[in-house]
Amino acid sequence: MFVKSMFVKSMSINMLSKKSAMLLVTSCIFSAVAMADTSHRGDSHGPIGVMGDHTHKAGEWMLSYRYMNMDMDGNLDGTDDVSSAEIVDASGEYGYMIAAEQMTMSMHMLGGMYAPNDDLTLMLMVPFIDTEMDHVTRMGAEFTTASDGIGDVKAGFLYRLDHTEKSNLIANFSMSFPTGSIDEEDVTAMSSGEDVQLPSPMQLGSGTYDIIPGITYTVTEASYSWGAQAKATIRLDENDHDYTLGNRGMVTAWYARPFANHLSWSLRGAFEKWGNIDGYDSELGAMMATMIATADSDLRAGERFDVAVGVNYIIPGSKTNRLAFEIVKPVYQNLDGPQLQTDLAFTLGWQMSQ
Ligand SMILES: [Cu+2]
Repeated sequence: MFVKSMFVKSMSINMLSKKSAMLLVTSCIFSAVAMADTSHRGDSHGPIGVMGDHTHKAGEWMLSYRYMNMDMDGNLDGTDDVSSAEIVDASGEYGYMIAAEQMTMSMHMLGGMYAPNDDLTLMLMVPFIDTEMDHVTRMGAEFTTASDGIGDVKAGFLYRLDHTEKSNLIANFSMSFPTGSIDEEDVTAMSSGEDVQLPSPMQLGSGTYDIIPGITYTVTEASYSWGAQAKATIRLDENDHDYTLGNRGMVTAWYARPFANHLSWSLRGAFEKWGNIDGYDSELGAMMATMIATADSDLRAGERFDVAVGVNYIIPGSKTNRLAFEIVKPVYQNLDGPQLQTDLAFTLGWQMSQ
């Protein structure tokens, strides 16, 4: 009796483990298939706010469109909030005539990628920028300046330095061309109805040739993916207004996970640091820097840590169309100020590849 029950028990354990072994084998086959072709996964590309996270296969091309929006609201000096009243207070610490209060920058960005071979992907980015800045004067008058037009066109390449089944190590390099205007003018409360040169935050380009080197590492696992990227923007010369924008450095890392068919979410952190302006815009009145902080070359530097949440979606029925959205919220900012702080940014994008 005892022996029989032992026998039955071991039989059932045996059958159970056979079943689970089969399940294991099946799931291994499925995950191997998933590993071989992850292009159906939303997270087969990085979050839409990251540029140059992936290379393409030989002969493949991709067209993309991004709408990016950034809202700035209120000023910081270091990490401390500074009110407009403090900025324009004649007997206060700053004593400016004008305070910048809000700024919105939106951008339409067209992108193209083409891979002549599996290791090299060429890329081109053409931005169209729209900016608006609200100000208040010491007398309490409010006015808005605006500028719009093409920004600095970037062309470059991604080169795959190393790769495994699951990972890619990519060298990024692009060049930024001074196609964006640095001659944007508008009427201000102090210009007696005349168009005058606007400070650099309202200009559409750097006016200089800049190089943007970087390095990107991505890993795709069966149920998630992650990546990291470091990039710098280095200005090579001085523009024809006798100034050079500060260099920039950025590091970002993300984690992404498919959560339904064709969908993935992502969580990303990004740290960015940028320098002051070298020189002073020769077209900007010499007095401007004493009237408004945005014109002061030494009040442009800063650093910021952002947290971003995103969603990627592959349009069903096609493996080549992707919609993506990412919202970015700064959690730490330290600015040479008074300088406008970033409140919220988002990117909405569409990518089509063939
Ligand atoms: Cu691409």
